[in-house]
Amino acid sequence: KLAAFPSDFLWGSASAAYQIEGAYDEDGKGLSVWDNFVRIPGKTFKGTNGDVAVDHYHRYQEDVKLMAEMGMKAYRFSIAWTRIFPNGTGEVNEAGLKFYSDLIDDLLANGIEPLVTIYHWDLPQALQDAYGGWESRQIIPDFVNYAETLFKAYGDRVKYWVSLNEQNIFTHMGWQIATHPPGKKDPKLFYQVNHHANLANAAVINKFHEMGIDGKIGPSFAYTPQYAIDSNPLNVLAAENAEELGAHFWMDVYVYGEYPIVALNYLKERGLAPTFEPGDAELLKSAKPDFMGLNFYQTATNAWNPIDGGVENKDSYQMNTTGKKGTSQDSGIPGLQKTVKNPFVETTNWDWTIDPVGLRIALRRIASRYRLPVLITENGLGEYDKLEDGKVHDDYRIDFLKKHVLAIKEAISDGVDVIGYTTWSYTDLLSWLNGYQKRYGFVYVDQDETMTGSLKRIPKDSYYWYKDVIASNGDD
Ligand code: BGP
Repeated sequence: KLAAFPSDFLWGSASAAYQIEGAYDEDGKGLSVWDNFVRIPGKTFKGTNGDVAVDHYHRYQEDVKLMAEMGMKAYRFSIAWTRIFPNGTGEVNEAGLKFYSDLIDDLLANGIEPLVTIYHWDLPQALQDAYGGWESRQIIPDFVNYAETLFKAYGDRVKYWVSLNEQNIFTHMGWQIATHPPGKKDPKLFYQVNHHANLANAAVINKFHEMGIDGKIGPSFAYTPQYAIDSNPLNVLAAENAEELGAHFWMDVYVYGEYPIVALNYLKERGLAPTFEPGDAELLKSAKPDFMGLNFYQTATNAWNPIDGGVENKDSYQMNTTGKKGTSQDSGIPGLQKTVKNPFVETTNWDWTIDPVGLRIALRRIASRYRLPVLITENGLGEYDKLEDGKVHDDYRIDFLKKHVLAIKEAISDGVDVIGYTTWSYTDLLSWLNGYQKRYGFVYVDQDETMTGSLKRIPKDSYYWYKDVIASNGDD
């Protein structure tokens, strides 16, 4: 018999400021690197941007009301740094502080626990211009200053904080494959930027703990568990390489304050290892997250990739941002691994594997290696949805989520301490590189690539399904 979900399990859903808010230049908000990046032709799907997004900034009360009607227990959202500090540092913008304060109060009044992400990729453009943003160590005190402002303003009401969202993704896309701002391909700089992000993350976690705030803080990591295609020892080694460089390389630093041995050795041999300054090692070691935030979407499968003549396209592989099945390209690093198709799992129209067992594996691996509670901060299905007679019959999403909820229950039965599940996403929203056609929400929003939709909110079938899941505490 499977264990029950804890009675205080945080059933919820998630979003991020740039993807929902709109109002990109209102009430004193400064511009972020994303406000800038989306204006470069060819960078986003059909030129879509978040200028209006789904207008949550003006409609947050309506959105919270629908959450309350659903019985939602927790809502994860991010704060736009540029609403609080339009230039990244300096004077606080009171209107920005007030917006999130009102949102938090509204959530609490409706019995919904606010989960706040401090950084979900929308760096102030002013900091990018001033010193290259994450490329400079100056980002560390500036990020701490911003976070401290939030802790002071909301620390009495917000109990769960996510420091950085998917550091592995924003650094990879920003400095390795150039699909996110600042759009660079510079392997050495990538590892240095990532090192600065590690330091900033550690410093913010320490600040939070020093301030004695009654709450918990941790990073959200995009963890893609790695499999081997079969038991050929070389393929198993390839999977271990992928796990070391794609997962331990981040999570070990968060928890143990040290880069893992094999990965660091690999970087040193290639002259790619980050430069440590005095105090870095101590800072990394001194901070420990209270939970691991897990963003789980899919798993990946690996095969050996020979040094000579192997697949090599780690910095420029084709991602599927069209929604046409089979248009993504496998990637690899000669001498380490290459990704291959897994014949045992289905994929979405965006070529993401659908693998609920992978979620159970992810939870167990994190619990075993890091001994931390896990908060699942993202998981969901991006698909085309069709509005028919005022309804959206997204049975495929219900099926996807149902299997993932069961996987969580199994992981809890295995002994993993899972404290919550905030699906991606609550309403439909802007997908960074896929526009408005790739939908994740429980609530349909009338918006598309013309960005002229009515923005009307319509609960999908999955909304009512999740309502029952919450009401029965996952026993449905
Ligand atoms: C994660 C991000 C989210 C969200 C999600 C879905 O990486 O944290 O912000 O976008 O992925 O991804 P996509 O929009 O590419 O389908």
